[in-house]
Amino acid sequence: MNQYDDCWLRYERVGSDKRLDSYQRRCRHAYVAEKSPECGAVRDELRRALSGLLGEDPHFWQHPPTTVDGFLAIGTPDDMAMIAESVPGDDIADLEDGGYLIRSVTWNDADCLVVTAPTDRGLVYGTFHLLRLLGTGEPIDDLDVREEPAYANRLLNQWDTPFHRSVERGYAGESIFDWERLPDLRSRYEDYARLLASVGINGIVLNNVNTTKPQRASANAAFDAFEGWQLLESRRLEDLTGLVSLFRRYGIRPYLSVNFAAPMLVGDLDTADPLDEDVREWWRKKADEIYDLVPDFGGFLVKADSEGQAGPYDYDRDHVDGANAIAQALEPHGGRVWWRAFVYGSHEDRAVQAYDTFEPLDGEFAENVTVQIKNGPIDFQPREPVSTLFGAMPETDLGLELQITQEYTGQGVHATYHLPMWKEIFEFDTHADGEGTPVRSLFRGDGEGVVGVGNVGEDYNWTGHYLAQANLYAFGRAAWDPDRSAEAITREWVRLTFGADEDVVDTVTEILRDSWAACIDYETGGLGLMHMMHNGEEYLENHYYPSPEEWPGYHGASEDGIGVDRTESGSGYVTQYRDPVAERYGSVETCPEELLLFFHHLPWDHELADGTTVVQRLYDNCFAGVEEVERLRNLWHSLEGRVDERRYRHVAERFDEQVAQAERWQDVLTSTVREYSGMPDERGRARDE
Ligand code: GCV
Repeated sequence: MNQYDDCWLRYERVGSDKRLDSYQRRCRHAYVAEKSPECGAVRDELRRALSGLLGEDPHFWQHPPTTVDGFLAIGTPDDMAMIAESVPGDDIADLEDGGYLIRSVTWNDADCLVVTAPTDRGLVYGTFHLLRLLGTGEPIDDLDVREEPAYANRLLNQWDTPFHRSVERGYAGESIFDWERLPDLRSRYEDYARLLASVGINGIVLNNVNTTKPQRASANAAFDAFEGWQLLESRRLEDLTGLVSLFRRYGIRPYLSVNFAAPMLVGDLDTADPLDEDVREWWRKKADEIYDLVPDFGGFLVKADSEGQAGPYDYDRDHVDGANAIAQALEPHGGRVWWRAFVYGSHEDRAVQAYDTFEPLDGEFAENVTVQIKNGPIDFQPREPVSTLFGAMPETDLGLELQITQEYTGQGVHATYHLPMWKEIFEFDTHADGEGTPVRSLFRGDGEGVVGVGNVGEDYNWTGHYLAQANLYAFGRAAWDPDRSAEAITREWVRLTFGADEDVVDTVTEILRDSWAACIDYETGGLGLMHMMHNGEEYLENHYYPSPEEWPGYHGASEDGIGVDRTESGSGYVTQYRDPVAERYGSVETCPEELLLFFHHLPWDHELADGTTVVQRLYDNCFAGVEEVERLRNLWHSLEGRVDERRYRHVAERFDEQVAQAERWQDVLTSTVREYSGMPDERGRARDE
């Protein structure tokens, strides 16, 4: 048995004889370029994959074989005359970095497949694409695939706390990075790189954006260990070189989260003032040192002036001063600063903060700075409106930050699939450039992209919950191609992960598709309320159990009604959107029901479009959420005997826990509603009825 799950890289033997024949004919013999680390990774992957899929080891050739019926050729046209002869150079010349072609061709009377690209990284992606086709049983005799990524940067943010061996919001066990043992490498690192590259991720920020020990953890002795900022120390940087060269084989560039006060913490300066020449010089020297060791280093991610992390405000400077001071050091090396917009300030309504802070700075950031913005104005809630910053900073490179890990959506316990949420975000029309400027059309510059906060850990199944693997898969696939339908991405994952049984594919796809809506209903009541989770003092504050009483400012419940007034006469958040979005959200009549209470404080008996009152809809949705999870659990139960016992049992147990927790949420929320409104559920279901 493997030490850990293969996720979607299972490579089980092809079931259909017809397909097997055709796959064997074209793929049993392989002719693969040998020049680069990426080509080495391609060969290794083919060895693993084809022996599983075809039931026999592929035969690698050093020259195009002339005595076989068919073969697979992988390389750039410069690598191989056979490829240059089979695919006209113009066909790939204008592909973006990472793009590739896969073609079925006849060469010397042999039935061949060609995977080619202008870059070696493209060969890695092309190979995984081909293996995906084989893994899902697609025909390959008439292939003409041309693919390139929508966004230049598709980054994974690993919130890994070095030497503490944990991932903030990871929920899948300890960190897979054994920092203390570096430069020793574990086989799991390579498998992680394979998983990421197979879905097109091309950069990883190795450590947590929180680079100093959280205040709240000070009482815990375990926190006396190594802190994230120390990764910039020379000896630690040297230890990283093996790990990053492993990611390099898969086209993945490494990045580090750094502490803004590093010149004082790592260096011995007595200030980190971004306008101080010694500070700027310190960053330059540190960047030179890093690029000496890691020439393809991607850059730094910075969380500044947020949740206890140092920042430019400590020196009465602004975010432009802060980001540009670090960027100037990376610039000669082609490195980039990803500067997070997740900041707090003095506003009573936190939603207004990011826009208020960053929009006025548009156009002032250096060319190698990207402002990285969470999808919504609060903090990865089950559903939020899209951040007002998207489309509001046309002169600045922007990144969209999504959360793959399920911090507020049931963590490693609930089956909550985030792709439908991400699709909603991608499709949201910002009207930034007139009608038809959806979020997905942004981030197209070379310094822009999409970022996912990762969800893997040391657990056997990598992600805590087997079905949460789908979130990692879907993130990569959507960041590669945001136009691909959720249904297509989901079915692809299910097929690769659970095999070809169509009932299993339909059922798991349905569970995933409907899971997010269920979570919204039982955790929020479905009208735009949010942030009602318990926030403990303990490290890794809970964010799991219901606790609306801790957050009156977020739900705004009072005797007279519920919701938060974010209209012009309230906190004014809605005015940060462009019209007609601002108008739509700003009016109770046109605001979509699912966000109504985010933007408006309404009387309990306010009538919704279908005549139901707000209070009754909250009751109905909370109960519907639980019923829906029960339905999803039953769907899973219908797969008993059709999914292997290990995965079946694991997911079934998690569903039992999820149903129990959903009932708890429903109970707490409906009691809160009842208590404030004094109005009973007209269907008599709430506690104390
Ligand atoms: C990494 C929220 C989370 C924190 C996280 C922070 C952030 O507050 O609860 O765990 O810290 O967001 O995104 O920086």
